[in-house]
Amino acid sequence: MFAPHLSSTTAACLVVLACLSNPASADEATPGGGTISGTITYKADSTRPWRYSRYFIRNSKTGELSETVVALRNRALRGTPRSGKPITAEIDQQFFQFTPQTVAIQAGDSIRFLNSDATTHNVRANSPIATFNENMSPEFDYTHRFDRAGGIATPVQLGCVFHGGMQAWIFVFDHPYFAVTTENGQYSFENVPPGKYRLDVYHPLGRLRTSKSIEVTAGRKSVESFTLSPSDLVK
Ligand SMILES: [Cu+2]
Repeated sequence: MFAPHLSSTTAACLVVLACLSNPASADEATPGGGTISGTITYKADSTRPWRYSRYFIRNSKTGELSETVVALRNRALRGTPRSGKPITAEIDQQFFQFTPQTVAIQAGDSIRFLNSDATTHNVRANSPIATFNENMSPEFDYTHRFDRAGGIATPVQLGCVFHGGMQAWIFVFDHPYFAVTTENGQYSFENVPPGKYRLDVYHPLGRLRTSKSIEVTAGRKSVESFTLSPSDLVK
């Protein structure tokens, strides 16, 4: 499973460690801030079918939803530095699809675009925060650094000029408190400064969106899970 953001990988490791009766490791991650984690699930409605279920939900009974962007919002977070070095995430073009289709990064991070198909693709973006248009012959790769943030409201929408059905979204944040849910629908933020925030949840391809207000307390772990349904479809 591709993990576009280092903290979600770290978070997954911490969850595993905690399950292996080593809670000290998880506690050490929250010296002054709080931890927020949760699971995003989708609850189907037979009268309003959602066509993306089969792509993003592995278990239709439990409904854990992958490739959902979860992020904190609060003006005070603006410009919060990253904990490590800038990363380069990857988006491949394979079987005439961008893979993954949803990536979240912090301003200053890069995306390396790849082409694993035997045909020529293209990566094109025309957004207030990034503009590029590169033809991608087989095995060609192209790296773009994203210096401007658009948050959850203004993602970079990616297309291929040769294949109109190819779509992907790149979310660029100006702070490190964001994640894209794993195949198990999970996300986690650590070392969150105490305060009040909006917690935004958005599945761009499926056009599902919700949010809630939360308060983060120092040293405390809170679980914020969401169940999305057709009622959350963006009109
Ligand atoms: Cu293409």
